[in-house]
Amino acid sequence: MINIILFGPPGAGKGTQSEKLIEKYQLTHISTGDLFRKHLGEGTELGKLAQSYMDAGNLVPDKVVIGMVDEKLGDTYKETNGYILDGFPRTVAQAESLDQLMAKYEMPITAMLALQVPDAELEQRLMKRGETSGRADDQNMDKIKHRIQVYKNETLPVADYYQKQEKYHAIEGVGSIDEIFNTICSKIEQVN
Ligand code: B4P
Repeated sequence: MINIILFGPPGAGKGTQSEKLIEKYQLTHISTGDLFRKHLGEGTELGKLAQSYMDAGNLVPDKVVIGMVDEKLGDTYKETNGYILDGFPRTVAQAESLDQLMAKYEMPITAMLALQVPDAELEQRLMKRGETSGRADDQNMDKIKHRIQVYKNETLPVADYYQKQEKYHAIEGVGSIDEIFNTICSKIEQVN
């Protein structure tokens, strides 16, 4: 079993690479952003709660995120080959909870793969996606810059957390989608 955390700032390509990895390794995808957007689309209470945070480019409170991930793990752990965790954990508190959950289900994290992309490139990608995504958090530069700042303040310490566990691996995140995918696959084969 392989359990990979795909890490990186907003627009680094986590969602893009996750799709390809799931297909290649037959893994279960847990994207907290996608899960929130699903709830939002269905108009659930959870979706309504998440919307104001997401639209403003802020993080949804830890307790809500962790509860949602626990539910998804509980529903899938019996029949999975492993997980791609995409956009989770985004705070140290989430990382600590994830370790506890993975211990509960007896399936430790294999590695964190961290996509490295400069801010200017992130800003460009997200503005471009905003032309078609309809996402409120993609459509203006101030909000995009705010999300990158939130990442630096609240999410970047999660990288140290996995560095201490010797599970952190940096991945060049600029280049063609296929080049980056090949780098990620080589790393997975090394650590697995
Ligand atoms: P997410 O849905 O996780 O979204 P993201 O960070 O914007 O995107 P990602 O990195 O997946 O980018 P993508 O591949 O699409 O989060 C959205 C919001 O949800 C957060 O702001 C927060 O409010 C909330 N949330 C989610 N998880 C949470 C948590 N754990 N705790 C609290 N709150 C949480 O790529 C972006 C664009 O770049 C695409 O258009 C793509 O086509 C393009 N691209 C990808 N790779 C490229 C490449 N190599 N070259 C050129 N372009 C590329």
